[in-house]
Amino acid sequence: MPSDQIQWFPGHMAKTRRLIQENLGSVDIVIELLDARIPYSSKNPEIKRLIGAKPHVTVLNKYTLSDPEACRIWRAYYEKNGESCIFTDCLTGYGLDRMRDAVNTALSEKIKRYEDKGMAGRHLKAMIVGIPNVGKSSLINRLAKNKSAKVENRPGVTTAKQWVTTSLGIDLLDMPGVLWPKFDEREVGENLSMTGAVKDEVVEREAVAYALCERLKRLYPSLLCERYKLDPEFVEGAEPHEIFEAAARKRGLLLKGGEINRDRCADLLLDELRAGKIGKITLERPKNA
Ligand SMILES: Nc1nc2c(ncn2[C@@H]2O[C@H](COP(=O)(O)OP(=O)(O)OP(=O)(O)O)[C@@H](O)[C@H]2O)c(=O)[nH]1
Ligand SMILES: [Mg+2]
Repeated sequence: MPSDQIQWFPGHMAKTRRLIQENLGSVDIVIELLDARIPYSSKNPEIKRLIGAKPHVTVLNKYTLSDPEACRIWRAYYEKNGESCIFTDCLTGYGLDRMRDAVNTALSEKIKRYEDKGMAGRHLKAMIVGIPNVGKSSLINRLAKNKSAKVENRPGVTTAKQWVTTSLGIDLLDMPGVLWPKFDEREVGENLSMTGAVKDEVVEREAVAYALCERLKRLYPSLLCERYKLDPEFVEGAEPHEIFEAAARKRGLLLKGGEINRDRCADLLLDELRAGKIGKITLERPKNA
């Protein structure tokens, strides 16, 4: 589908939405996992309504794929709005040692009540929610006593809820990834597709790759030029589809007769972004920082 009409809300996501609400009563806190490369687009606008007054912590995952300078800007933005957040990476383990403190801080009153009742050290229970492919199961596996949550690099791997005991003294409830029925802004659908939260099969990959060229030109022109051996002056004056075509030519992605192999070029750009090969990239900044 064209990039201004991207949507992916299959029946199992509507079910997950219900699963979140049904299980709220049995957890102390909700841990919302965002993608540090797209902190705005990966924040499900429905979560607030779904979890109501339940304590909540925000964890921005995939830190090592994202731009540290942009992460600093996002952290300051969260703090300015009176919210705390932590950055983690499930492949390297970065930031995971701060999870317990973040949960304790968010639950300080409840923990105090448990202590007053002589129930200090009681296991806390947390539900992990977030968009598909953001690393919920990976986070749980990093923290679990026994690896047990299935992880794959495609959205929609976890299909049912699953409890896991962790070394933090917190029991974690893994949830399937959930999006929302309609992305109000075109950029949000594009960002979720670029980073792999929306299933590749439901989007026009070429249009998404053009959007990526636009972001890279605007935010990381030198990384773009370096990776695809493009002339900075050319990039400055080029439209996204022209950048796409130039990258295809540089990589020799041509069909017989010299036409550009558009499918292969779209795959290349998106795969290289996801693998971190273009560089450490954050695709958006706070809107009113
Ligand atoms: N670089 C990097 N990759 C990560 C990180 N966390 C997870 N991944 C990768 O992202 C992909 C998805 O991870 P999962 O843990 O299956 O994601 P999920 O949120 O459980 O996905 P669903 O169950 O489909 O909703 C896998 O290829 C992971 O190896 C991270 O912090 N950094
Ligand atoms: Mg999962």
